[in-house]
Amino acid sequence: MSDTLIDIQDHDGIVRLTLTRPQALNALNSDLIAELERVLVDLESRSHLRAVLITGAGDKAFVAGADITEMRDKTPQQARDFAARAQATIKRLESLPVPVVALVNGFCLGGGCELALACDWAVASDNAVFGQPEVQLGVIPGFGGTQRLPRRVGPAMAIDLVTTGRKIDAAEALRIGLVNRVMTQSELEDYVVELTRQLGGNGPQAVRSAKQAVHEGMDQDQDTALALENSLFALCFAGDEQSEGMTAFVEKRKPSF
Ligand code: CO8
Repeated sequence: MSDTLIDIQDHDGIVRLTLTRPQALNALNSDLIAELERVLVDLESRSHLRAVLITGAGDKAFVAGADITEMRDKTPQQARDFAARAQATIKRLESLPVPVVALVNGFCLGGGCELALACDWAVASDNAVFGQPEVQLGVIPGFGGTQRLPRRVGPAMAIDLVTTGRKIDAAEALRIGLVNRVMTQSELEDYVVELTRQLGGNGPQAVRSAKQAVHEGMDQDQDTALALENSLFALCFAGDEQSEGMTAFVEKRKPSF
């Protein structure tokens, strides 16, 4: 299997993944999904992982969707298997115990939008274009979009986007809460690098627990979710981070996690 579809850079545990199929606007084919899965398995085993930044090669697209050319001739069983593998891989990305930031530098459509939805943060260039255009191809989102989109932007807007397939610009994506920030292309890179550095500097166990509380809690009733939060909050006091964080505050210095 080729290992050139994803460029990986690691600076002190801040890992940047660049999906690199610019000739197809970084469309997700089975080789790219398989490679992403392999990369994520490797990241899961890294003890010094602090944050992940994911982006697409070039200045035209983050990811323009699943690869339509490859999908076109699939049987129902092949489509099910492909989408299941992509769903599992994207779930793996979402479940990383560190903040994951999508740097959305252009088209973010279909499976690309679904990939961005699995990230904790999405920061977009002001020329980015978002959408779930699958119905225009005779299919529905298959990489988790029907589930993560309503959780991110609410059911009414999710129904709007998945039934019309319309594309929205970065300003609308920001307004509906699909992305966290919009920047000019010249500002984007520096902003995201600084953001991942800041996120990576927070207490790793606290960040892991914060993600777990939000993700697991969203799928539970409120009383169960509050009990989960309470358990995870208590757990913070069992490690070194809480003591260091609070002692640093009292001593008027930066904590060292
Ligand atoms: N798949 C394969 N190739 C693509 C894709 C894609 N999703 N998007 C772009 N490309 C290719 C083009 O075919 C073109 O290749 P070539 O130069 O060989 O002709 C190259 O990238 C550049 O694209 P364009 O020339 O089209 O560039 P434009 O600037 O004119 O247009 C667009 C850019 C608007 C992004 C346009 O390329 C487009 O509409 N792309 C498709 C967007 C789309 O519909 N995405 C959703 C795909 S479906 C999906 O993601 C479903 C997920 C669930 C799947 C379940 C699996 C079974």
